[in-house]
Amino acid sequence: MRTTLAEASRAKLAKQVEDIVMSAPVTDIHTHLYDPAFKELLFWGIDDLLVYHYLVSESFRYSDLPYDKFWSLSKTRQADLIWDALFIQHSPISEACRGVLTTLHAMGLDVKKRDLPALRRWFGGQTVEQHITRCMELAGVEKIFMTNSPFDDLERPVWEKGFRRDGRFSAALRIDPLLISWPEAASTLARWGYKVQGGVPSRKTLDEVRRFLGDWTKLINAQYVMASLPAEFEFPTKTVTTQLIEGALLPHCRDHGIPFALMLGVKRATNPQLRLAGDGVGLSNLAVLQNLCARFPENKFLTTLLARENQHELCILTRKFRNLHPFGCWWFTNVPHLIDEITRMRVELLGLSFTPQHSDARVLDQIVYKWQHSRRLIAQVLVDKYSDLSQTGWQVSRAEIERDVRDLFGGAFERFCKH
Ligand code: RAT
Ligand code: ZN
Repeated sequence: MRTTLAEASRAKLAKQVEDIVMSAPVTDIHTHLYDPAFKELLFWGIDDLLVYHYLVSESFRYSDLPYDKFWSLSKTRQADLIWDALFIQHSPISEACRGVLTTLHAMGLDVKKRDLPALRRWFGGQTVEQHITRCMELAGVEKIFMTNSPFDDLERPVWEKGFRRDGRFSAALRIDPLLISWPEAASTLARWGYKVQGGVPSRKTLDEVRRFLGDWTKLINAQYVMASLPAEFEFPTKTVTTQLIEGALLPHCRDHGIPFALMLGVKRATNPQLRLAGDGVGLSNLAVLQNLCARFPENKFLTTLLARENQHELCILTRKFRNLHPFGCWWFTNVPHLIDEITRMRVELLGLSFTPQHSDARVLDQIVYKWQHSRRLIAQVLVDKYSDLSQTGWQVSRAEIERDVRDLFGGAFERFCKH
């Protein structure tokens, strides 16, 4: 069959775009990874890959084991069961399973042998320092944003003691308890020496919450403040949460010129027996974002939404508010057909003024597959869009493609944070 001129030039364009997208450095703006100074808080290796909560919930689809029994097992034993259920007894075609294999394959390991002990031996021979560098290189990730919670009893003392920062890891201040469980958070802050009182916050309490946010923003050099809020979250309301947001959080963000990131749409503990794997999804009321953006034009809002059905409305809202920046295909939307759909929709409605993906990695090695899979999908969207342009006679240069991809992979985010 003869290739037409149009087909040949599309193939050339496709190759160029794919090369650029597959190799462009990425800033991963939301993960659950840690600077190596946090030692065992940074998860990596085959067993941590296998006990990832996405895989835990999938493995229970095939298991009769009582939940308590599973949780009482060692990590290695849990990993054995998950490997057997999801990789040996069935083909590992779900996105989370495929991810494990993409990662192992990229590391040069032979997955077809199905040899878990051999995989364990290989990981046992790696050091964490080498492994961070290897994973970041394979993923093409140059900067990793952590999720840093002062309310985490394992993490807090490391910050308080102080350590030499690894320049590849940036901090994001995570404050869920402050907004969703105020009475407990208030007594915690009081214990730490902030003069706050539970109940309806007084001016003094709000100022002290601001002092707390200021201290931690400075201590960890936070680039944004973040919270995951339940699907039923509303703003504004006559609640303490609204008062805390209006009276402490947003003034704090304005003072420091940093965004507030809202992750909306989780239904915590849909099945509590699954622990971390037991959360679900619900539709969010995006009036929350509209109200925040309209009433606080001096604040910047980053957002990612869990429900597929909320994604179109978010794009439209983003067209209306330049202080709103959508990011990532979060958690249950981080699967190929939804990444493709959501990224296409965003590009068609927003051009390049958003951040298409973050990894949400909880295990270092996961950045390899999450970025490899997403890059392929993002490249495909761009090939289609640039090809559509070429139908009009508009041709994009290599430098222009590189510029666009830089924006998608961290440039637009950095600009949004700075301005
Ligand atoms: O994607 C996940 O791993 C979730 O468990 C959550 O961590 C979510 O990303 C969050 O940050 O709350
Ligand atoms: Zn997360």
